[in-house]
Amino acid sequence: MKVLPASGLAVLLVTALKLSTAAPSLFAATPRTWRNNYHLAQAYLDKYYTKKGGLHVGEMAAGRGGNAMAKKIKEMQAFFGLQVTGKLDQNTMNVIKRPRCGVPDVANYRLFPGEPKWKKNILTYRVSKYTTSMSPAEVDKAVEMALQAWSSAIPLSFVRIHSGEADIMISFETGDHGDSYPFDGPRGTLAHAFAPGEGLGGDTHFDNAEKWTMGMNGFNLFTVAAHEFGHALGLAHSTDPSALMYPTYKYQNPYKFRLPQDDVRGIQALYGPRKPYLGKPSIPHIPPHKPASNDPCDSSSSFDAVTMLGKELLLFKDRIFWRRQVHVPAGIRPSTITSSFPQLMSHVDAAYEVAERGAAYFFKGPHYWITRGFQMQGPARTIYDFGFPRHVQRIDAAVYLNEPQKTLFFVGDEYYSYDERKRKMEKDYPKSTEEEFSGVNGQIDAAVELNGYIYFFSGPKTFKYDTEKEDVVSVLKSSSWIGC
Ligand code: 01S
Ligand code: CA
Ligand code: ZN
Ligand code: ZN
Repeated sequence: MKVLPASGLAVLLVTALKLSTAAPSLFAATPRTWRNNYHLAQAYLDKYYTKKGGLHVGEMAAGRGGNAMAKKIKEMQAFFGLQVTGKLDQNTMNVIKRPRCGVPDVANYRLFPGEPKWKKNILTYRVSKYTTSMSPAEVDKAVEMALQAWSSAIPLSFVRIHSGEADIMISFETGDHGDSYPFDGPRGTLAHAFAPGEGLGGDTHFDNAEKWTMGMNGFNLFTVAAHEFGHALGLAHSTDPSALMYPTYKYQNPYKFRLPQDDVRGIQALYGPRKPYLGKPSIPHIPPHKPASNDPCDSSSSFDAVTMLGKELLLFKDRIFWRRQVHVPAGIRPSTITSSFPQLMSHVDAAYEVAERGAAYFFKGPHYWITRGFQMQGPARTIYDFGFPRHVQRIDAAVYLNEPQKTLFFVGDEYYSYDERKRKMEKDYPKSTEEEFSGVNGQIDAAVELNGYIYFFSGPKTFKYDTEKEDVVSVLKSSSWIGC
């Protein structure tokens, strides 16, 4: 396994600190110890820092063996987070003498010792302190893009919050900032991040003394943030020079960036790959119902409400909703309900849109709200406006059918039909859902109409119902809608 002791910030800095507390004078550089150290170091560096082929013959012939040694020392120092001097100083010798894993450091990605990783699929993040060298909007953008670089490879989602404690707290800090890893002013350490875990775990700090930019001057925030988030997700430094997790800064164009192979392999070793969207109608095996969990990729999980809103499909679950372009599964973005619909507070029960009217309706308990896009129109209203009997106190699902211009409201195992033209509840309802929609069974959690099909979300299953054939034509896994 590619695990080394003392790699990556969390552990690595502790080591560096411990080492630096040793008095420098203890290193008595008598010619003899120097020679011993040199041979020890040479053997060590040859073993762990020789790329295939070793030294180039030309280098040897030109008598540049010493330079090659210095280069390896530098590589090794960078790898262990030591001061990069190219010399066999005491801190460097201490590391060389320490017992270590036999895998060379020139291979590829590394995990932290113990392989810490997040045990949930939705992580929150928050920028709590901004820098003066960029606008907050630019910082937000760089952070979002840097997180996206990782979430596109693995089944994790990042949700931004604006207050309270997030899993990944992001801040710009100057000098000593209370975590015992003080920053060092311009250059040197640019940033650091803590491996996954409680408290400081996942937190990411940027040295506010640097000139942070969106472009190629100063230090590009996207580049460094993407590297730091690799640590925050559980990757230590890689020794593949083309890896994002290589310890040294190298500008990356945020708009053309693709996560290098080594980093993809590393992060997928921890979290597995992000599953491609199951777009084609297929009948996957349906797993038995498991107890509720808050992992949206849990195969048993469903949605509270699903609706189109303009060009986007919105899928609600608890405090979160996902936005996706119906035909573009790539850009699925989670968001919190409170950030977009503060009036709705937490979850919603049901939602539908009447596109021709440019209005959407959100239901929660005996109340509903109207929006135009994301713009809330007025205060909460009562669902009895629709003509529901008083014993109906909440709605499970709602779907607007474009063709008859009717909205179906699902409550328990029955449904009501509301005529949107006459704005009146139809007579002879409620009817039995199972009897009217053959093939659809179980409690309806959410429903939406897309291209002439009604998708009924029921726990882990989504029934694709053909309104012309009046039958279910396929069953999908509910979580596949959000890319699980
Ligand atoms: N942070 O993740 C780092 O790797 C630190 C050094 C640690 C010992 C804290 C750092 O600031 N490294 C510089 C850097 O540019 C060289 N890191 C970000 C990057 O993009 N490689
Ligand atoms: Ca610095
Ligand atoms: Zn810090
Ligand atoms: Zn790093």
